[in-house]
Parts: sequence; structure tokens; C-alpha cells
Amino acid sequence: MVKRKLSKQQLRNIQNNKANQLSEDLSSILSGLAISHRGKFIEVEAENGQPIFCQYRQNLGTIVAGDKVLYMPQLNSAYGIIYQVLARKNALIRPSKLSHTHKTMAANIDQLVIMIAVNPLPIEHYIDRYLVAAWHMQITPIIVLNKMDLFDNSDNKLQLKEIMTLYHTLGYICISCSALCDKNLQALKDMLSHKTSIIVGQSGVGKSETLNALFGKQIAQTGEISEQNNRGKHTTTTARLFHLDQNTNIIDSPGIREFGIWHLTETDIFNGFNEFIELDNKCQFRNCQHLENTKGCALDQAVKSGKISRQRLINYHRLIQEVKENYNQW
Ligand SMILES: Nc1nc2c(ncn2[C@@H]2O[C@H](COP(=O)(O)OP(=O)(O)O)[C@@H](O)[C@H]2O)c(=O)[nH]1
Ligand SMILES: [Mg+2]
Ligand SMILES: [Zn+2]
Repeated sequence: MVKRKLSKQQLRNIQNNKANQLSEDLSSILSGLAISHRGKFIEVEAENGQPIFCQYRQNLGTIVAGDKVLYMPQLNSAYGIIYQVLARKNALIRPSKLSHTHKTMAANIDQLVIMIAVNPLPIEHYIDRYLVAAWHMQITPIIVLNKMDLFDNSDNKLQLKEIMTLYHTLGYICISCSALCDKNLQALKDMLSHKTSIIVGQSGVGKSETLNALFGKQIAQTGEISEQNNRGKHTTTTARLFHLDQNTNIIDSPGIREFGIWHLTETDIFNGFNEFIELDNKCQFRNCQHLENTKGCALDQAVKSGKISRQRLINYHRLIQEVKENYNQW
């Protein structure tokens, strides 16, 4: 092919056209809020509140509920394309054993609502996992005991009381409610006001039911707890952000069998147990593992004198063990 030399004017025209095209493109760039994954699309909320389904390039990484994005509506199409995810304030992350990577659950969160229930009975180290995660993200955890309508007839009253007293004594915000009987929901609502919160917890504790009760309408799908094993079925498959009012966002999260935090360091985990911090460096030996009956261990002594709960130290060791077991995966 014969190369044709362009005149100066032609070159100028081309450059002008390019510049015009670029400014046209830039003028159609809009900012929005990622609400949820919808198959291959991300549901983005435009600034006017309208939803727009957007495609995104793989090189943008994971886009999650709570992400602020820049997108471009496509001409002659109802869809848009996300081309940038704005810097996150924080993100709730969990490691995935299957893919050996992190899974980001949601972004730009102010509060972690850790929901437990009268039934299924809470597994205590689940609470501690989330408390450590909240500490690591520097966000406020709120422990909510749901299904209080079942409390009086529960066989686990004592255990539930102990759990709530423990975390209350440790200085965490604790509240009990019933999503089904609208008990204490206003108090919960007040705590969520003007914040972006994510509700986490075992499947079946009533995260979605609580959302429905707070909104006064069916916005999230709930599921029956299967009779045989009292485990909730997975009904929410992906995190989704809802606006309770103009300034209050709540993210419903899918039930996770086990929320791992072994991507954190041992120090992170230690510091996430807030009553341990004042005992840091108080053990006789520098490399103390804080195991039961270790000579000169400040934590062991604190357990024996009733200053810290034995269960918390057990839970701590369980999490540290997971870090050690999974160390090579990272
Ligand atoms: N008795 C009682 N049942 C509840 C309450 N909240 C939720 N449930 C039920 O528990 C089951 C699981 O609730 P769901 O919201 O789907 O749990 P999720 O997996 O945490 O989202 C559903 O059958 C709910 O109706 C409550 O306060 N009291
Ligand atoms: Mg749910
Ligand atoms: Zn020690």
C-alpha cells in the first residue's frame, strides 16, 4: 500500500477530531454506586437513583457492593460500562481456600453488624472472627442477637446470656431483637442511621428477615432453616446494598459457612482481641505462645484469675492455628 503523506491541515484536523472525541467521551462519564452483582453485570446506581446494568473489564479486579465507580452509558443501549473503581476506604475480605486468593465481600463500610440468633445457637469463634476483622478494618462492630421471640422457650438461655454478657463486658455494642416480632428494631435502626453497615453472620440467623423488617417490606429473600440440622439454607448468594434512607445503607451478605481470617498476621489477630492488648509483652518470655499453664504467661494468669475468658483464649488459639496451617497458601 502506498503511504500518502498528510498535509499539515489534515494532521491538525485529525488531532482536533481526536480531542473532540475525547471531551465527548469524558462528558458522558458518570459516577455511581455498585449495588450488587447480577450475572455478568454489576448493578450500578446512578446519581439520580436509577439502576443501570454495567459491564466491566476483567482488569478492574473485583467490583463489590459499596464500590464507587465511574461508568459510561452506552449509546443506543440500556447498559453501561464501568471503566474505573474509585479508591476504597476499606473492604471486607475473606480468604478463599479454593482459589487461594482473597474474596472481597463489600467495600466502603462503617459498621459490621454481627448477627447471631437464639437458633441456630451461635458458634463463639465465629463472633471473634468478625470482631478481629472489624478491628483490622477499623470499623465499629455491633453484635445483634436475633430471634428473641424464641428465647423464653430455648434450652440455651444460659449460654446465650453468657455470650451477650461476655461481649458487653468487653465493651462491644450488643443488642437483642426479634425480626419476626418487631422487637427492639427501632434501637437497631438508630444504630445504623447515617452509616453504611454490612450484616454478617451464619446462614439462617435472620439477616434477610431483619432487613425486611427494618424496611417494612420484602426486599430480601429469606429461607427456612432445614429441620434436620438447624442450618440455614443459602438464600442470599451475593452481597447487595439497600438504602434504608438517604444517608443509611445496609448491605445484606450471603451466608458463609466459615469466615476465615487467616490472611491476617498473628499480631493482627492478637490485637483484635481487645482485652489481650494490655497484656502484650507482659509474659515472662518474649516468644510466649500463651498456651495453658505456660510459665510466666500473662494471658494464662489472666484466665486463671478470671480477668479474661477462657473461651476467648481458646478461640484465639483456634484462629492462630488456622493462620499457621494456611501460611503457605499466601
Ligand atoms: N422466630 C423467628 N424466626 C426468624 C426471625 N428472624 C428470622 N427468622 C426466620 O429464620 C429463617 C432464616 O432467616 P433469613 O433471614 O433467611 O436468614 P439469613 O440466612 O441470615 O438471611 C427464616 O425462616 C426466617 O423467617 C425471628 O426474629 N424470629
Ligand atoms: Mg439471607
Ligand atoms: Zn503468654
